[in-house]
Amino acid sequence: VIRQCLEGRVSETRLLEQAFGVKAKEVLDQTQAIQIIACGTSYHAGMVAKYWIESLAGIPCQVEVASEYRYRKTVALPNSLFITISQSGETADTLAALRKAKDLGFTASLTVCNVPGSSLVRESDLAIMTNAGPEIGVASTKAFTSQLTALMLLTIALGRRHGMVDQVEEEIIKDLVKLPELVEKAIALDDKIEKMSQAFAEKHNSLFLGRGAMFPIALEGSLKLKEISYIHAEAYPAGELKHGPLALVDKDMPIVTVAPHNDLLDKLKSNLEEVRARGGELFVFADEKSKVKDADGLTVLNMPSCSDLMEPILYIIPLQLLSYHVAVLKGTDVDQPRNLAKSVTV
Ligand code: F1P
Repeated sequence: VIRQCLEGRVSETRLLEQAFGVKAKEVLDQTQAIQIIACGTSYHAGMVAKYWIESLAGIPCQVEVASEYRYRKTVALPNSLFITISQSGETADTLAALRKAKDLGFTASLTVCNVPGSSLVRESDLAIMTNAGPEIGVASTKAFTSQLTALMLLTIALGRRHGMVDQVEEEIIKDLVKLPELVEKAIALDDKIEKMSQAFAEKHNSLFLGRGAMFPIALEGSLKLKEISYIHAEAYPAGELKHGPLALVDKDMPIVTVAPHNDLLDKLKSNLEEVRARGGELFVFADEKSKVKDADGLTVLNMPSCSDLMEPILYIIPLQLLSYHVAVLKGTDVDQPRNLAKSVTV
């Protein structure tokens, strides 16, 4: 879609509407509120989307895990769109949540899904297919980045109807087009990340920090480490450290931080100082403009610079690589982690 847009054939949001058909246009026109439901990695994609939808489209957006939503009494706001996100399209909790939502009076349902013909695609009014190809491993990786890209396109389609100016839309599309090149640069950090993984393989605990839309990325990074290397990993919005988790910090606790240059960086930097003062070993993914420097107990991994909105899509790549290298060092099965199934259908 982005390529066609670059070639100037058609604006990408119009393409999105064409792909959806008339029904989509009506639904997007009416949408005044959004409820996103998903599980695991897909839930983290939904958390990022909330930041985007609320800041760019000004539409209130709630996000909840399907395993909780499906069992509680809840209400739909008027003119609200129910969105599910799922790699497999068969996750039992997400499907149950969609079926429940049908009785609650949402205007329509939309799924962001990777598998054509799956239950979620068949039972939703609208679908955005992520077309990421089959995922071999249990832990979602490319599905996540594709979900985020699809959700960004959806945000643009919604934003247009809520006053987003053409210039913003054009800039986002330019940024999306640059992404593959930026991702290549992030992947080029592989050797450094492999070296960094040695600091994790012998440890039992780890912490991941981020702020704003990078908090869900910290969550997703910690989930990947748990899933494939079986190391206890917690993620916190860095401003919460002082409300409890700081007590955990010592030299045996490696701490990963995603610190691109954005509005929240100064606050994040002071959180990092709190950690360093307590002997925590920090690994900070940051770009040149972040101006974070190597120091005692602090290693910087230099990421390419990108616009604020693209940061979540770019910064998950090194965290996925980190989990991979830690798992390889520990000798765990990267593709088939113990106790997990690719598709949780019960
Ligand atoms: C959700 C999920 C995945 C996770 C694992 C178990 O699946 O939690 O995020 O990596 O595969 O299921 P889905 O609804 O996105 O298919």
